[in-house]
Parts: sequence; C-alpha cells; structure tokens
Amino acid sequence: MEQLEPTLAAIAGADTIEAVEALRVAALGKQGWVSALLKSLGAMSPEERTSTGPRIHAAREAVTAALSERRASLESAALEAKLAAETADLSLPAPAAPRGSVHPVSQVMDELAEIFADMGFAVATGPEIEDDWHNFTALNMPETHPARAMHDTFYFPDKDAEGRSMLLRTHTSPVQIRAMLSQGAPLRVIAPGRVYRSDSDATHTPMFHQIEGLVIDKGIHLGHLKWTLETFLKAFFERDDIVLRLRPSYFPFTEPSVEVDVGYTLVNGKRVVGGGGDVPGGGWMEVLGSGMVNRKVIEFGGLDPDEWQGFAFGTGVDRLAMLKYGMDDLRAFFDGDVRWLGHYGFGALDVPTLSAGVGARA
Ligand code: 2NM
Repeated sequence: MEQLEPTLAAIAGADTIEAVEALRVAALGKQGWVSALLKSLGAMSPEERTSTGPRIHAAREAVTAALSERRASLESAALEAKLAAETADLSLPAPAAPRGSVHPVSQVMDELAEIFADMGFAVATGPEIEDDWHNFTALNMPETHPARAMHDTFYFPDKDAEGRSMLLRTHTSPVQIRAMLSQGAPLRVIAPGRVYRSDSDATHTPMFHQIEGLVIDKGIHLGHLKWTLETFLKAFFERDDIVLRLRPSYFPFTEPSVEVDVGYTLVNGKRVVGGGGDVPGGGWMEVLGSGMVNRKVIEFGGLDPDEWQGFAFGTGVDRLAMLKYGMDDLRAFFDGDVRWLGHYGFGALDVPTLSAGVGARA
C-alpha cells in the first residue's frame, strides 16, 4: 500500500484534466495498482483477507474521492477562465452604419397594406404554384375560354392528385377564391403577391407583382367600388386632386367590368398622377381593372349570389411603384443592382403610416 501516499500527492498536484485521468488509469484502471491489490485478495487466506481487505477498499475510496475533488476544481477553474475571456467589452465602438435598403416593391406593398387596413381590409396570401381550377375555372374561365390562352401561362408537366393541371398563378385572384371558400362572407381582403406570365420586354417581366382586392357583403354596388378606389388612390399618391374616369370593359370574373383611369398632368415633360384629365395639358392613364364580382364566381366561392354581392379590383404593384417614385424601366426592378437600390430603395425604419404619409422618407 506504499503507492497510496504518492498517488494522493500526485493527484493533488495534477494541473490538467488529462493528468488527473492518467492518474485514475494508473490506480483504478484494469492494470492499475488498486485493481492489482483487489485481485490479490482471491489468493489470500481468510484471516489475511479480513485484515487486508478493508485497507485496500479504503485506499480505493481515498483515491476515488481525491480524483473527483481534483477534477471538479480543475473544471471550475477552466469555466472561470472561459467566462473571464468571454466578457463583452461594452466600450467598443458601435458597428458601421448598417447598409442595404427596402426594395420599392416591398415599400409599395407595405404602403398598400397600410392604406387598405385603414379601410378594414385584411391581407390574404396563397400558393404561387396553383391548380387550373383556382386560377381559371373558379374565375369563370372554363377550359375553352380564350382568356386562358391570353394569360401566357407557365404550366408544370405533371397534374396533381385530382387530375388538375398545375401552373404558376397568372394573377392573385385564386387567393380570393380560397378566401371566399375558407372564410365565407362578409369578406374584405387584399391579395398582394408575385404572379407569372410568359412575357418579357421593357414593360413586361415574366414575374411581376399584383395586388387585388375583394369585398363581399350585402347590397354592394358600383358606388362602393368607386369610393374605395378613389380613397385608395388619394392615400397612395398622397394628393387630394385625384380624378377618376370609369370606362366599361370586360373581364370574365366581373360583370359589369370597369377600367379605371386616373388623371395626370405634365411636369417637366413627365406624366405625374394628380389633376389633369380632360383639361389642356392633362390626360388619362389606366391604373386599375375592376368590376362587380360575377355571380358565377360568387357561386364558385361557395356563396349564394342572391344573398351576397361584391366588387373586386386589380393592379400591378411594380407599375404603381414606377408611377409614384418615377422609375422608367421595369426590368431594373429585378436586376438586384445595389446602385439602383441605393438610389430608389427605402430606409428600413421609414415605416409607412397614414399620419406621416405612406411614402415618407427620412
Ligand atoms: C382585376 C380586374 C377585375 C378580380 C376579381 C377577383 C375575384 F377573385 F374576386 F373574382 N379578384 N380580382 C379582378 C377583377 C381583378 O384585375 C385587373
């Protein structure tokens, strides 16, 4: 048992966890001296075992206790050192001013959500990968309808489990169909989002952004539509002299359908929304499509058209952004050029509010 004192001294002096572990193996491991003493008990006479056995067990206890005490103190010292090294230096200077900006499309979507929320509209969203029932059929565009061909649809090669053709939605109207089916009436929603058409030039990109609105209630008529769109355009362009012109038109999903023009005036040769219309130097530009929701569409939405009526409208978010903030090439919206974003982008903290002006810039 002459190894006990030197072992306890070595454990007390061990200065790493690894050294403690090596001492544990040397004493208590399979080849260790304590283990060897324990094995020797088998060869002893009963008397010898009675006197030696307790001393060997006591030695093992002493070594085990010393090992765990030393290990605990080394571990706590390591933790203290780690904590001391990891303190945060609050006197360090703040990082350089954050860069990056809010894309005009995101800004305009936020402005639209703010304006329509004030009129009681909720934001509805839905899948960009749609089936042809929600994208076309439920909108009164049956298989043979010419408007289907006019939509330049991107189709997927495979049908879904119900045998429906899958496609990239060509408008956000399927979102409103889903809202009618899941929420019922009355209903007041806007559906902003990405839409896709196989079309590309200076004024068309294969992906663009649309916002559509839908109101379903009892006794809804064209007067409600006109007031809503006029109130929206005044808030969006932040001017009171907005004039509207409603022209008869055709959409499969509305009856009657109206195209909405807004008056513009020329400022330094550029068309600016506000005033104008049928006056010298003024003119009209089309900004929205709209109409009273077709009875068939209300039925496809799971509602009784004799009980519920509604109006709907739609427009391009990218085009609204261009008109309000003066960009002239749609393609630049999707180039990801940081110089363009630096020029046209918005500060992340300039949140649109009705009191400060939805397009307020710091
Ligand atoms: C437009 C023009 C006219 C429209 C219709 C619907 C729905 F789902 F309620 F039937 N949503 N949006 C609509 C109506 C869209 O965009 C030029």
